[in-house]
Amino acid sequence: MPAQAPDTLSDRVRYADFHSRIMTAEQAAALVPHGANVGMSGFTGAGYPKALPQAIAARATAEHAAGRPYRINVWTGASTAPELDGALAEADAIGLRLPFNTDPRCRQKINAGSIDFIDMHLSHVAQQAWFGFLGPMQVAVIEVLGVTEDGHLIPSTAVGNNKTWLEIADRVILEVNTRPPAEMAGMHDIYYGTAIPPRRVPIALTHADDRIGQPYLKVDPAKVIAVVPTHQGDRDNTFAQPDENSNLIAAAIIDFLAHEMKAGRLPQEMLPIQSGVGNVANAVLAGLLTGPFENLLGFTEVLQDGMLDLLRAGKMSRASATAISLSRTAYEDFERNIGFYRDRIILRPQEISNHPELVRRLGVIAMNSMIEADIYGNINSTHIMGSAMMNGIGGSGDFARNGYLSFFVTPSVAKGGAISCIVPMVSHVDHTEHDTQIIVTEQGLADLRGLSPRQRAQVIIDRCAHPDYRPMLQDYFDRARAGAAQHTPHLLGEALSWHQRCLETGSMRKQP
Ligand code: 0RQ
Repeated sequence: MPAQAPDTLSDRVRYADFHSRIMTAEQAAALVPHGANVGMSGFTGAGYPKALPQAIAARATAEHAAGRPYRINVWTGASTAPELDGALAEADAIGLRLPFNTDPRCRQKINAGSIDFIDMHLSHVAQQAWFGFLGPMQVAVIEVLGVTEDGHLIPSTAVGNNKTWLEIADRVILEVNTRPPAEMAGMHDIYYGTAIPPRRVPIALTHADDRIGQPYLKVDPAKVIAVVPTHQGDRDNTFAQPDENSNLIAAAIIDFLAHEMKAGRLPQEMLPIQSGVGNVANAVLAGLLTGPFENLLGFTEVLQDGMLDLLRAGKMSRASATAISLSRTAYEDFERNIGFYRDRIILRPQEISNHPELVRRLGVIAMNSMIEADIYGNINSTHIMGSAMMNGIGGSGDFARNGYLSFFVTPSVAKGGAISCIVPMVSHVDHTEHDTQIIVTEQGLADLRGLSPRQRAQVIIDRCAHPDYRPMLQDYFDRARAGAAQHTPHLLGEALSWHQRCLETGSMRKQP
């Protein structure tokens, strides 16, 4: 913790005109009308508004008790926290949600059909809002760390879509959070060069750590209708320690990268790394701590504990992301050493952190988790048994399709072995066989580059399937190969029978 006293609101809101607009969250919630499209800050449990959503939820509950309708449509950067998605879902205050959610209460209502959910590539959200495809935005609710003398906004622990929400919203409510350190000012790089086709120009970012924008967000002061003070940290983004499977997957990836370096297909400092969120991602990053790589660069969307460790150890020189999503312990280290990290972390809008043009140009190494893969390499990242939404595609597609190397990882089985994560045909497709290069499970690594569909199937069955399911997959593939069309052999009447069996019996295993 910093030794000095925490900043007061007047230290943080230095733009005098805003002082008369300071109010409570309850007063500000009264300014958000029923039916509004509301853009909120927040990305992977970081930088989300802490007070307004709960006040809006309380208002919704009161309106419903009085027999009046009250629902808003919530657009964010990515996932938020119980104080936002959880509180609003609980109060039946969400009509439509986009583009990503991890909150269990919100997920339950999405799958029950009472919340409409639009699952989008995270890099697409800002541009689709600009194009007008999503409709108008009545209100933006944005967490910031402060307001400068000239009315610029100091961004918080996530940038996400905040630049776009501030630009397109009719009205803006600011939550000024005095909890994160003011010394974060300067970490952010807000690019104001995006435009709608045909006026688009190339984005002049050629290294992962280039700065191409300005450290502050702009807002038209006339649009700001409320300034709400808060003093609260982000949710604790602690993951369990990597288990044996995660360590095996991580070891296979590190081995593969070292092999690619020896083969001359990767430089010593590698190429910029994107890693998804979770145990496997943290285990891979931990593996890089002791691996033969130096001067690594991160070009990712979420900076989690593993990347902070690499920065601290000097293995990674800089990291670019759109959000900092840390465990309590890592966050305390971040706060204590803010000067060190401010020079090494760049936070950008998500349409830049995840931009396909930049991911392709930089040659990013993409590593993402999945729910299931099929024998030809199609990937399902989002749906359980074809119909139930888990979280969303997030940024995985932005990186997977455009990366220099693209890994998809999963344990080979789920639910204690009742489900095989390698199946004849995926029950939902997020990433096609054309986007998948390398699949890794704790059983092994399948390098699919340069292979035809039939070659891919054999490698995936041999290297990635769990031994309990390998003979069943081989049997399916062999029988499919006896059919007429041989490019991507399938038995269509059987292709999804494993999922059907699981729905009926609770297991993909054949019943005796
Ligand atoms: O269920 O929680 O009930 O036990 O799915 O699975 O193995 O804990 O893996 O937490 O890494 O999540 C793809 C969902 C993986 C995630 C996904 C069940 C399993 C468990 C979670 P329980 P694990 P993870 C960067 C990139 C899309 C977004 C993305 C994700 C639960 O990584 O949302 O990549 N990815 N973003 O038991 C049925 C299967 C299953 C299964 C696992 N085949 N069938 N259930 N489970 N496999 C981040 C952002 O974009 C912000």
